[in-house]
Amino acid sequence: MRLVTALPRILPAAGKFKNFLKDPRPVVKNLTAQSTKAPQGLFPQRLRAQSFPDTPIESTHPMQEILEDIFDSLVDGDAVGVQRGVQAALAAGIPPFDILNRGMIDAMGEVGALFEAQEFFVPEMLVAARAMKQGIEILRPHLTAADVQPIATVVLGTVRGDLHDIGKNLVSMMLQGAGFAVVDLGVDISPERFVEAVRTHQPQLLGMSALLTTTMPQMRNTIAALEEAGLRSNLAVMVGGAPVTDAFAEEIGADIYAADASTAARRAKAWLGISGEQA
Ligand code: B12
Repeated sequence: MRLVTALPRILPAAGKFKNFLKDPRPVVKNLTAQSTKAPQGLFPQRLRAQSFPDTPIESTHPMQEILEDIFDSLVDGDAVGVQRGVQAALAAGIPPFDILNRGMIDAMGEVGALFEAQEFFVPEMLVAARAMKQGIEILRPHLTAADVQPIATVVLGTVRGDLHDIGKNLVSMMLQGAGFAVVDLGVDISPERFVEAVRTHQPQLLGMSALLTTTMPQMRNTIAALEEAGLRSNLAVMVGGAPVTDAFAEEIGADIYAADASTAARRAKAWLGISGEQA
């Protein structure tokens, strides 16, 4: 049975979808058991080449193998495999950012590509997302700094209509690692809720994430709502997410755009005049 045709049956109501979001594995397991598809996720050659371009590490090197294992486990949605891989990678001395970027973020890109090719469906994306989150939990202490006096406050959220939060959570971690206090509002945040949070927390920066082309306009709406509330002038607005570009950021009047979480943290600091980089 194709998963896409099964979805309307397994997600008949919003309440059920919520449970499914919490723990999709039983449903997915049940469905994939009936699927005629071949198993996925053995580090496709296409991404192998992209992910390890001109790598100084030989292809048979154990570090390379560990990263490939993480990639494969993530695409397979195998959370235990991802956690084990991340632990092995840390123990082998692979820098946390390499584990994140080359093992995990690239794997999510592959999941997206498989979804586009209709080889993966929402349940597989969900299971991969859960595996990613569990791997990130192990990396978290290596990516964030503990007990530092906050240099500024950032209010952060994923815009209305959008449930993607992995990238936003990474941005939150990197900002915390760079010394910011982060008020994370979560996902599906309306312009009104952003405005309310800015009024309450009086942050120096507001960060918005969008992963869908259909939710990107919410960033513009939020900026308009901030202007209307008279809260825009003392606030730097930072935007990001896979479909967001520098040009889009400029078009909607955002102050900072960053394509990834560590650049986000660097540019946020630069905006405050704490480091040399141009925002
Ligand atoms: C995992 C995933 C899901 C999971 C999300 C789980 C979760 N808790 O996040 C689930 C299954 C829920 C999901 C659902 C859907 N998804 Co989805 N999803 C993905 C997937 C595979 C990975 C996203 C991800 O986590 N990437 C890894 C993170 C680390 O990267 P990132 O989010 O881009 O973040 C980085 C940067 O963008 C940046 N960044 C992010 N936010 C911010 C914020 C700021 C302020 C800054 C400065 C920087 C920044 O820094 C981050 C770290 O470096 C993508 C494919 C892809 N390639 O993006 C599709 C994708 C985004 N999804 C897609 C679609 C279509 C959907 C659905 C509509 C599917 C459906 N038919 O129901 C729904 C929409 C649900 C909703 N209303 O939001 C499409 C979007 C297409 C489009 N052009 O709009 C994609 C691109 C897949 C595809 N190739 O078609 N999805």
